[in-house]
Amino acid sequence: MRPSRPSSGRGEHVAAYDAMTRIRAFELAQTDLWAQGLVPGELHSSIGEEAVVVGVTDCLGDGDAMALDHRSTGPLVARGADLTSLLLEVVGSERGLCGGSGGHMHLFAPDLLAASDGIVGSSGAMACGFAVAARRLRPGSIAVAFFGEGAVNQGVLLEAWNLAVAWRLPVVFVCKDNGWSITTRTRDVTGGRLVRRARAFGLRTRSVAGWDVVAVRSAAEDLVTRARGGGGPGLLHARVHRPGGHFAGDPLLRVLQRPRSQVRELGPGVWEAVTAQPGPGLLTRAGAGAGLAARFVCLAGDRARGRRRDPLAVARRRLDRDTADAADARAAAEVAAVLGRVDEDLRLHRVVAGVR
Ligand SMILES: Cc1ncc(C[n+]2csc(CCOP(=O)(O)OP(=O)(O)O)c2C)c(N)n1
Ligand SMILES: [Mg+2]
Repeated sequence: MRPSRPSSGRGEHVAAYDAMTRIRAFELAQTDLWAQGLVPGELHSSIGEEAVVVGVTDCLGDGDAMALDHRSTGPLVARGADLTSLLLEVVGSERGLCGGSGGHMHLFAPDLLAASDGIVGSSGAMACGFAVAARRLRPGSIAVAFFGEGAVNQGVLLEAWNLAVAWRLPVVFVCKDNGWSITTRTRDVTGGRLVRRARAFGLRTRSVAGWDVVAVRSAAEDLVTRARGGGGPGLLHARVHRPGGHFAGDPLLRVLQRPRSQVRELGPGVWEAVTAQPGPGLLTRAGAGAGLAARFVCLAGDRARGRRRDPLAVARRRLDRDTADAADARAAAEVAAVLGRVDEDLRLHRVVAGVR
C-alpha cells in the first residue's frame, strides 16, 4: 500500500513520525512490563492505531476534549501527558496519573480534558457531554470520541450519534475499525454497513486507510473544522490493523503463532467439550468446529494483509532513513528514561511477580 500523496510539507511528516514513534515506544514498553507480570490485569495496546491517533490529535488545540476507550494511552501520549505519571498509573502506582486507581483503561487527565472508559461505546456519550460543556464554556472548542467498530452495536453509542446530530454538537466520532471485537468477527454480528448507519443518523462521514497519517489528518481536519464552525458532528471511519490482537497475550494469536504448544495445552479441554454428553448433536458440534477453523483462516489473512498496514512503516517512506532512525532513537531514549524513573515503584511488583 503506497501512502497517499503528501498534503503537507516535510517538517510535518517528520513531526507526525516523531509523534507516532513516541507512542509506539511507550506502548512497547508497557507491553514488555505486562509480559514480565508487572502490569495488573489486561493490557490493550494501541500499536497499529498510531496514524489515527496522531492524524486526529494533530487537529486538536487547547480547549478541545478527548473521550477515550480501552486503548487510551496512545492519545494521551500524543496530547502531551507526562509519560512517567502515565506509566506509573499503568503499573498501579500511587504516584500514577490517577493515584493508581484507574490502571490503563480508566485514565483521567483533567488538564488535557481527557477521560477514558473501558465500557465499550461509552466514549460517544462522554464526548457529547464534553461537547455540551464546550458550547457553554469554551465556544469554538470540540470533542472527539475514539472507539472500536464493535462499539457501533452498543445502544449508548447510537444514542450519542442521535443526540449529537439533534443538538448539532461539536463532536467528531473516530471509529478505529480492525474488524474484530475480541475473538468475534465484527461483521458476523453487525447488520448493514457501519458508515451508512452513521449517515442515516445525519452524521457527515469520511473513510480512510487508518495506517496513513496524511490521509487520516486530511479527513480529520475536514470533520474537525466543520464541527468547530458549528456545522455539526461527523464520523471518521479508519481501517486499522493491530498486530498484537485484542490484548497482550491474545489467545487467538497465541494459537496461530505457536500452534503445537497451544494444541497440547488447549487440545484436551476442547476434546472434552466436543465429546461431552449430554449436549448438542453431532452436526451442531461439527458446525461450531468449522466456525472456529474459519475464524483462524480469517485471522491469518488479516495478518498477511496487515504487514503492509503498519503506520510507522508507511510514514517512513516519506522520510529519509537517517531522519526516521534519529526519531526512533529519541523516542527510545525518552521511554528508557521514563522506565528508569518508574523502576523504584516496580520493586514491589517484581517481588510479587517473582521476577528480578
Ligand atoms: C458494554 C461492554 N460490553 C462488553 C465489554 C467487553 N469488551 C471489552 S473490549 C470488547 C471488544 C471491543 O471491540 P471493538 O469495539 O471493536 O474495539 P477493539 O478492542 O477492537 O479496539 C468487549 C466486547 C465491555 N468492556 N463493555
Ligand atoms: Mg475492533
